[in-house]
Amino acid sequence: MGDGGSANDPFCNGQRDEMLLGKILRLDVDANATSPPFYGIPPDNPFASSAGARPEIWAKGLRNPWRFSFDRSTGDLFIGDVGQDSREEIDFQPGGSPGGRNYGWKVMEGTACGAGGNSGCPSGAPACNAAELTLPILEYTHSGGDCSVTGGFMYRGTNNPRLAGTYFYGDYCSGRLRGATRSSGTWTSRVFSARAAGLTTFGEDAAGELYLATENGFFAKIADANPAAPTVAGVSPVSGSARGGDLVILTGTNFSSAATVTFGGVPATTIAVLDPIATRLSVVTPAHAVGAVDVVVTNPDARSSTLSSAYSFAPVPRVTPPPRTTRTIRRP
Ligand SMILES: [Ca+2]
Repeated sequence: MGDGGSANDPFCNGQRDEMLLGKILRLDVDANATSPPFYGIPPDNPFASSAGARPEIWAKGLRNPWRFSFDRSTGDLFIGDVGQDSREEIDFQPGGSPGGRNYGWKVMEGTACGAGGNSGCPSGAPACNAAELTLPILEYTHSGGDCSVTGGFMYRGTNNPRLAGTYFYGDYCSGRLRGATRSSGTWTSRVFSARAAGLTTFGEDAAGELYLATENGFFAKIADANPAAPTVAGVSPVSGSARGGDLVILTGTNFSSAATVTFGGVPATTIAVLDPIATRLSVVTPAHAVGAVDVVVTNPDARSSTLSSAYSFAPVPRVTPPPRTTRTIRRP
């Protein structure tokens, strides 16, 4: 929920545990489904049993959270929090960690001290840069037309291997799209060339592919405009039955679950990327004549990679029949 408005959160709602404003709430929507308040309080909510605090609160110190999402792989929580006059930010909570984080507003706007200081705040509210505040993982200033962040999603789809592990977000005012990746705990963000003016939301489908939409009704699916070609470096195991049906793991780069994989020109089945960085692909071999064959991976954009004579189809073992026994029948 937003902080209730007016500049610099004059009542310091974001830091008041007795207020729902300026918070993210966590509700059990299956409880009290037919009677007020039409939700329940999860018992492990951080303020579930704190006197003078609203038990619905999960996180505090937010100004105007505009879209939050969970990383479908890790459970990490990403929150786009719209700033006031200077900073737009993405806040973060690692999957599995307890709630109760204080993301700083209004004593801080991003990593800067808030223009309103602590005026109106309850006694005990943290000061700027207090250790108990959780600073954003990403922020940007109001330059070049940026003015209001739109939180998005971590990309966990398989159609765009180069985008694996990229958190997509953007700006409503400029239409800029940004993508952030984490390396050794440090987040780095880049600006994509495509823009979507009036960007209001992102979406994720069942396969983890991402979409965006604008207030003008523009709707688009996010895809890599110049995807990298796959490379196949290894196949394991390197042989199997000519009857097919064997599970084989390909190692390499830039794999896609939408790829076509052939063994000696015959398509394999049950193709799946096994890791977030798209370096392992599992397939089930087709039936094929005995012999060594090339393994070819072709991504949806038609770029391909061939590993020559990488796999051998072995004869189907014959079951040896038991030896005949001779019976002699004697007439009496
Ligand atoms: Ca903040």
